[in-house]
Amino acid sequence: MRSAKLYRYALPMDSGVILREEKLTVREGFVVELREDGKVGLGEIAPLKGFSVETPDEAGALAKEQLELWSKGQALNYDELFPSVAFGISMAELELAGGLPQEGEYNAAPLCTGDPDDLIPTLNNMPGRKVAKIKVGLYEPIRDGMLVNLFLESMPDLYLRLDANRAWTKEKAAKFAQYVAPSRRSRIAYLEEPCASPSDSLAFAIDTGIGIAWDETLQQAVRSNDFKLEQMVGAKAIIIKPTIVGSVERCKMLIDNAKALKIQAVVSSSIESSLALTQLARLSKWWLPDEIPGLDTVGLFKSQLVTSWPGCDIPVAKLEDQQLVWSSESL
Ligand code: OSB
Ligand code: MG
Repeated sequence: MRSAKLYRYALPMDSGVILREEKLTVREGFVVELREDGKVGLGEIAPLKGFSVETPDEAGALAKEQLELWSKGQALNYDELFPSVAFGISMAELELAGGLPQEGEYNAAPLCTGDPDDLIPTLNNMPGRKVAKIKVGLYEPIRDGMLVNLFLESMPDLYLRLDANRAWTKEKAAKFAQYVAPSRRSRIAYLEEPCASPSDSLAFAIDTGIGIAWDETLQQAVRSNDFKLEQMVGAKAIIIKPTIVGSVERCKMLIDNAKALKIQAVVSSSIESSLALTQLARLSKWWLPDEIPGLDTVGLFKSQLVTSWPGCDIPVAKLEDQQLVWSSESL
């Protein structure tokens, strides 16, 4: 016998979380609970405004419909669903089947959105390879370039992931690079989406020797039915945001594809709650055991959900305290 439930959550965010120029004060989403033969699997459906095409209401409505089919024993066709719904339900199915290994990679690259000096103690305490992520493109490119150069100069074992979120013109990107000494550029592990246009980003990589990564460009491309990773060469890395990409199987195919093309793949957060975030840490450890995922976003929340991120002392909300919006028992 199968049974399923859908809960809706709304978690308060830390003040000052800004996403695409909008303040994110509450993160909304759904938790899927699947049960069969005394076992349980959870998944999270949390479309992200400005990144996902579907709204939470649309995702919730589709989830109810699909969970009804699942409860009746049907197999779901994930390729036809909104990515966030496909990710959440497929993850719950994977957990239910005992297919997701327990061990996770919780050494996420620390994310610096504010004062870069705050990074220093975290980096000094980091075991193994020091990798941090800095958002650039928010201020003057010259300032960003000088800052990155200074970080690399003062910590010779530091590698940086940078993310410009398409903020720069060709000229601004060149200004940035001008202030980073050529001998230090190889310790920029990659720079995500330097320019507004992908072709400018590719030219930037060739001109400066700074490797780039596709994030927005990849999330956009995977929406098309004839998507082929082969057409996106020229980048050193791809950033995989499962909530935007889709089912667990789809993410796995993308990673296998990247491996075959010798492109670095990095599992990354779409600001899911600690429930999905810890599952992403487990997926990353399982599929990409040598890679540090981009999952340092639990600190943006005032509350965790169901599962605590290891070492995080933010309070954890219980599943029972969330709003039950659908249950197969009421069918
Ligand atoms: O710009 O990569 C982004 C999170 C939500 C939406 C967009 C982005 C992010 C992150 C996640 O930066 C953290 C990471 O990738 O390390
Ligand atoms: Mg990015």
